Amino acid sequence: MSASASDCLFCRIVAGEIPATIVHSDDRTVAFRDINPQAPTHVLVVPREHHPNAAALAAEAPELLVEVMRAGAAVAEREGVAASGYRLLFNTGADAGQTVFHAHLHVIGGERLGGMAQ
Ligand code: DGP
Repeated sequence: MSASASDCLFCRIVAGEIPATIVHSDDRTVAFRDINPQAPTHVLVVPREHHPNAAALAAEAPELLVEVMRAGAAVAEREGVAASGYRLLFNTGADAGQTVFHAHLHVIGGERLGGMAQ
């Protein structure tokens, strides 16, 4: 774990160096709209600290993983999808389709979701 990685896309979004549509921000997490939404609501929640994936985050800072999940639930409430249901998803590793190696929670909802994939 490190506080940030200069070559990490999501560290750069957290630092404000790359623009994103921020929907939630607190002292430990930031949430912003996915650039390629898969549903009407598709938000990514990231810890401000750099951890490469959810498994590393769980091992290195479990309390921060809880904060990420809590922020995801708050985003779902604010987006109006909490009552109808939504998906919280961590792609972990290349075979799962992880493309950005800074832990991020997908919050997906706003329509009937099919399958298990993102
Ligand atoms: P994953 O496949 O789980 O690693 O998800 C990475 C997500 O990040 C993918 O759904 C697209 C999104 N994404 C990639 N680049 C950017 C970006 O520059 N800005 C935003 N807002 N989202 C991005």
